[in-house]
Amino acid sequence: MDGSPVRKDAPEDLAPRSSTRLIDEGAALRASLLQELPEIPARYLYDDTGSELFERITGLSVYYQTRTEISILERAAADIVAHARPRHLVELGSGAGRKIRILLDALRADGPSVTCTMLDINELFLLQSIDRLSADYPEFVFRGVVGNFMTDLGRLGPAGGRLVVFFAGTVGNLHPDERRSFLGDLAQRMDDADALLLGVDLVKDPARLEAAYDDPEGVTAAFNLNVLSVLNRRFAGNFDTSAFRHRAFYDRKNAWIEMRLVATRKNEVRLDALGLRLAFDKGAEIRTELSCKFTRASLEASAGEAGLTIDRWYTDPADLFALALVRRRRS
Ligand code: AVJ
Repeated sequence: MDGSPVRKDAPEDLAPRSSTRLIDEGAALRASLLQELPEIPARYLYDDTGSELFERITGLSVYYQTRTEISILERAAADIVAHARPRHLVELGSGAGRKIRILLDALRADGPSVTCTMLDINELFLLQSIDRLSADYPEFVFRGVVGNFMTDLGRLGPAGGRLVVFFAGTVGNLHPDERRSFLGDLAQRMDDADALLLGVDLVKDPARLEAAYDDPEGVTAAFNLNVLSVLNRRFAGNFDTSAFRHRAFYDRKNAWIEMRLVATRKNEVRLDALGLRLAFDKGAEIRTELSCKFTRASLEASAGEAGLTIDRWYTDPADLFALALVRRRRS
């Protein structure tokens, strides 16, 4: 790796999370677990096991999103690079870093040398993907940030000539109010020369959507149940995963998929680090993820609330998924 800056610039924020931040996090989790419909924020799904399971989900036949987004990106990459002309690439929730390669190949073919900042909540995945990318693209400079795209946008470097990419439909995992503040925060940090590339899953036949979140192989069920083990480990809990089952359904009114865990028998849970005791009757539910689905109009409306607008729209022939190149609305 000599010459590549990566090893010298280990991902920032390796410093342990401040105690205040841990207390706030604990308090936020406590509050969401005490809601009428108890909820576990989706970011807890992505520990090492969860990130591995998600990688497996992306290869499932029912989970069309990943391969469809890749096929759109392969066809649109040159046009995106020509339109955005980025000097800095910033990827939010970079995961295994597969898709960014398609943009890097297009930039390698026709673009200026760029810096590439990868942000992910999972440090191990981040380090691994940066190592691989630096080896395969030595002409580009890579930087890693361990963080959360809801709270760490301020650490993504200066505005001007940035293409911020948010793939996989992950923007859909935000509650509409969270999405509003996220897009608003991002828009504040963008200038007219910046662009945002958003991958969004499109509204479609509910049966197809529900199948994508409840695969017969049981990988999504394992991905969902794993969050209980994450809470046990992080917050000294005693969730018994065998007392819960996976459920996924499409809410037409809100145009989102919900993942939930359903208690299969009456059970009690302690989370000692939160000073919490929870009692679940048989059939009681915990919400673990939302996955909002969009149309071009609903995304334009959401972007518009943040002073953004869709500049380019790329879909697959079956309109399963889309990539939207979004910019600040000219005043
Ligand atoms: C890629 C994170 C957006 O919501 O489709 C996959 C996560 N959850 N199966 C999605 C997920 C269940 C996925 N995201």
